[in-house]
Amino acid sequence: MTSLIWNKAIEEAGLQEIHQKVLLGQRLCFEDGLQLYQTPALNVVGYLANIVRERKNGNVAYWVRNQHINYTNVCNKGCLFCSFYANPKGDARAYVMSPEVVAEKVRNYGDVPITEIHMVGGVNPKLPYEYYLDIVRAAKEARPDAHVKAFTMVEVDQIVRRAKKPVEEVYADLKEAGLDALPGGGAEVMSDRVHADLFATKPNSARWLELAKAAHLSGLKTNATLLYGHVEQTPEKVEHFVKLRELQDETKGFLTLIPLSWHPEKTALEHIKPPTGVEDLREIAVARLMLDNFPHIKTFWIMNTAPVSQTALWYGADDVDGTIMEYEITRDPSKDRKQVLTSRHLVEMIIEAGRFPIERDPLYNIISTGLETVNDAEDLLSNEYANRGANEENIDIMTRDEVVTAAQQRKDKLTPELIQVK
Ligand code: V47
Repeated sequence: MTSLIWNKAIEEAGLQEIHQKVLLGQRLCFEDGLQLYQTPALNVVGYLANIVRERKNGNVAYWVRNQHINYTNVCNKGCLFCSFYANPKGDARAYVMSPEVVAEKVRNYGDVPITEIHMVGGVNPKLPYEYYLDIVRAAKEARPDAHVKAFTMVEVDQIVRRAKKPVEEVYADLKEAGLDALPGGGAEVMSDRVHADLFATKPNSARWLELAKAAHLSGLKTNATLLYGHVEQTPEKVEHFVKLRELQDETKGFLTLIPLSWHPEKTALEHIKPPTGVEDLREIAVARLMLDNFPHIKTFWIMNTAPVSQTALWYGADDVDGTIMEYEITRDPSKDRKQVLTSRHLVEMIIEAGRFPIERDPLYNIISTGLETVNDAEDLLSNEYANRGANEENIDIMTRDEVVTAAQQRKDKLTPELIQVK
């Protein structure tokens, strides 16, 4: 039963109709989405999202022992929001991991009972079709008991191009090589305007959805993301959710939506102020309310920070992602590749937030509960391995002030509107 105090707050915010729909489990419409973004009553939005969150996932918050591998930073897409990529031609930061190096990276964490290897990279035009199959095989052979979750729909688009085969056959080959699921990246904001302004050479939303649908029909589960806090406008984000839930009605193939809080550092748009924690919480909450057919909403601690992620567990999120170990797409400049939370950190963070921690695998099968199996091994190993091995010559490169990323070099391509934004 809704307490008097919440009823009053809901009424003052003018959100009674949405509240009724939430209580009855009815789908919210496009205009509801706009209202949820526009109301100043963020706590009420969070309260409503929490109703859905607890209905779907009770008091549980999921976490995963995972390892991220970014197999190449070479990318020919030139997205203005990204600092990770290196130019295909003559960029000193460029690297590609061989299948042997991928296997070595996986074996480095052999002492941690990892259940998910999350492997993504840039769109590197030089890589042949076999390379993608080989790195999946290498990861799987090095760790047969872990799920390999790899390749965003943007990479899949490139892989299909290199394969010169129908997408269904490509998914079949990838599955045979050991692919278990696909992550949610590359969806950005499903708007033709933002696509044209920030990532024009990447697949558009129709293609992203087509490839996700083909994955689902091939029996592969995937995630989806929303990249927010740059030049997008509110109706574009609501439209994004509407498109995703329409496909989900059809395929039921999405597991999780991850709102990604944009980090401007060292991108071509670094003059734009990044989203605040308050905006991060709203994105989580609106996603939870609009995506009534998505089982899970994830707060990605690397982008949202651990404290905001704890609060997000009361604003719609039921998953904090994982141990990560190493991450390059956005970096903490003081730590370079190493970005890790130990299993103990994750579990304590969830308990401190008042939720019950459950370790899951990528398909949300339960691995352990509460404080079972937690320790700090992830940190020790990440200290040892994150910054050595594959690309010695590139280590620390992002921490040096003089390094200009490929994205920063693209500033000359910016239109006055993009420079003025916010
Ligand atoms: O596709 C790029 C985004 C994505 C920046 O599926 C940036 O479980 C913020 O998709 N600031 C990759 N974001 C990450 C991703 C992901 C992460 C965690 C879990 C899962 C999952 C997926 O990162 C890219 C792009 O949308 N990105 N640059 C940036 N500067």
